[in-house]
Amino acid sequence: MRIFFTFFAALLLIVPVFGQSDRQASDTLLQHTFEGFLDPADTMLTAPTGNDHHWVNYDQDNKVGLCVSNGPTPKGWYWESDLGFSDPNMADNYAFTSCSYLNSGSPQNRNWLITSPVYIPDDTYWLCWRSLSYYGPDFMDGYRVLVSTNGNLPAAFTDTLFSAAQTIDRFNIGSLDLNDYLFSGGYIQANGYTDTDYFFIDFEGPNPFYHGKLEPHSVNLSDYAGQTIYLAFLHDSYDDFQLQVDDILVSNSMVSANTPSDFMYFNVLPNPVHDFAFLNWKTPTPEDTHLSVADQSGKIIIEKQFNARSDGQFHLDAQGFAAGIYYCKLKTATGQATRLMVKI
Ligand SMILES: [Ca+2]
Ligand SMILES: [Ca+2]
Repeated sequence: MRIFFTFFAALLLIVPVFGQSDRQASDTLLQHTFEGFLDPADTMLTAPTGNDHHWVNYDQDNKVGLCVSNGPTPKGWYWESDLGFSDPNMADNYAFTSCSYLNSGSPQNRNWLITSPVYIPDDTYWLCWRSLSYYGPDFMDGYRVLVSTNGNLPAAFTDTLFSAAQTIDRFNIGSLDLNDYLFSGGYIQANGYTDTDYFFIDFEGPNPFYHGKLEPHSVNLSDYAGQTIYLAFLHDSYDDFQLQVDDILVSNSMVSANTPSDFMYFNVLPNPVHDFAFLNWKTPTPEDTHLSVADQSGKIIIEKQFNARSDGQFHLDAQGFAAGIYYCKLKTATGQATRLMVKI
């Protein structure tokens, strides 16, 4: 309900501001930040029945986990403070969590987090989320983001939007050298443990390990324009440790017609922004990219340098921003692009 009112308020604000220059207002279709006073697991169904209208937290393996030291780990997804800190008790964020370190002879974990159905009106929509694999590279948790256009039973999720790699085998236990491991295919946390924004070396374990931090991801949903879909986060890692997901969002971008050719896209999602926004962009070739966010007076609030990658992602915490208009600007050696962002 809060999302509805926020969206309505956003429309009221945005029409006079952007009515002339932008094609359309942005529209958030789905959002879950795993915040609030209620355990999100208590508001979800525990198994899909085919065409449900609620989120589903489905424990398909039905095996007890060993991830929580002072009691049994819930079998499905569970509510936990943000594990991307050396002391999670210091985190002021919560995320949805899943354990693949299971009792009963390390069976295959299969924990499904399935969204409510969402109708994708046109080709401007994106799915954004953050995730962390807690313990790399020894016990790196992989997962898949799947889509169904035909209901919410597991067999219907035939399309894969994203795969994160898991650790398959280790040839030198406790090593921090990725060459000492065999991984499944897919994305490795922090761009293969090279991006220090999304991991740190933790010395609190039996061996030092790569401690993951929540990292933003996004995928385009244009293939599903005009269809009703379900999205699923399937934690199917075998005998690893803990995975978290947070800030699941389906929204579109108020894209002006002026994206320069140096950028294939540059989105601010959602826009207007309430607490958090995902910024994503793509350049035709990998380039060093400089991001700045400035207020209306030109004062720079956030500045960040990204090393050569063609796919850029940034999760913007706007909770401390005053309401108003901001300018998000990307610069490379060959060009620049700017997006207006409205904070409400
Ligand atoms: Ca389970
Ligand atoms: Ca959260």
